[in-house]
Amino acid sequence: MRKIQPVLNAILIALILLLSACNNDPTATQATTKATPSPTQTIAPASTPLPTPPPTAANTPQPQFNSPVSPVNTPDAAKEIQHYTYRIINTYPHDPTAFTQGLLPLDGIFYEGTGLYGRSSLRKVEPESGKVLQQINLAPTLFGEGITIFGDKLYQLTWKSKVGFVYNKDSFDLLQEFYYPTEGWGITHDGQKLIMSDGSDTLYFRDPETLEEVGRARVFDDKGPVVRLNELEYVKGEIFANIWQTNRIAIINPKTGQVTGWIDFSGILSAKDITQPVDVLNGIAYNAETGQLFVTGKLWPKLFEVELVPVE
Ligand SMILES: [Ca+2]
Repeated sequence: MRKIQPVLNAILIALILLLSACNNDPTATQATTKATPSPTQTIAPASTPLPTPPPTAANTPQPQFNSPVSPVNTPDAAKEIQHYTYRIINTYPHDPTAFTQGLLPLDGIFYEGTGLYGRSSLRKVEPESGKVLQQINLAPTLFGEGITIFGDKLYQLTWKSKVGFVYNKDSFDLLQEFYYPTEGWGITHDGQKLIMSDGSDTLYFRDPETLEEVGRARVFDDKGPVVRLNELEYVKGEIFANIWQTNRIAIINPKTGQVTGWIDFSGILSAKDITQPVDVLNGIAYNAETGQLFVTGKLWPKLFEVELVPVE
């Protein structure tokens, strides 16, 4: 099976390219509808706090891999994708001037990276008040992107400058710069490797010490490649990826790149909360110790603790 994997991958990519021509995902163009309350929000039953993908999603060999001439895999793949809506557990204030690009909880606070030229920063934020406890600003020529903390080091990407920064997570002292050939969008880690996105359908794995690339995964669902992967968060063995300019988060199997679930956060920021221009959903934070999941958005006045609710 291993020896024929490259051939099968090539076939799979060809199939994906073919299928992508038919991708008319309507939600991709509905970023402006986020102020509309989700009709499913109020009727969603309380449920388990985090997704449990079907146990067969990652382990069952895909039929198309063994049958390269038959593109009949779509219905099977669709069956394996679990859809979720959400329930709000808690609401916290969020700095409405923070163009959120990276968010993570650690030791009772949020670390947040923000973007925009001249306004990019790295912060520690008190969750209950939204108060900024510590902040450094990036040079005005840099557009800050995702952040992650691995050990005592905090990594921050920039959008188009192809440079990232490594800081001491406590002091924010700059330890080193590193360089990558793509744009920088989101970053997280799986406990061993850094995982980066660049706005395409590719996730890049990097060694946290050498920062060398050590692998890639192409992300796809039943409709084809899933592009515009933005903010990332590693959650219980899977990668959550915010899809830029949508209210959707993909749940991705890191080994295969296959999307095993979709979460729709439409309506989470209600119309009455939008008292100034806001941008899109962005910022996913998961506390592995408590199991809490948080989301916010760029320039959003609120940050939400949420629970995922499976859609039947
Ligand atoms: Ca994050």
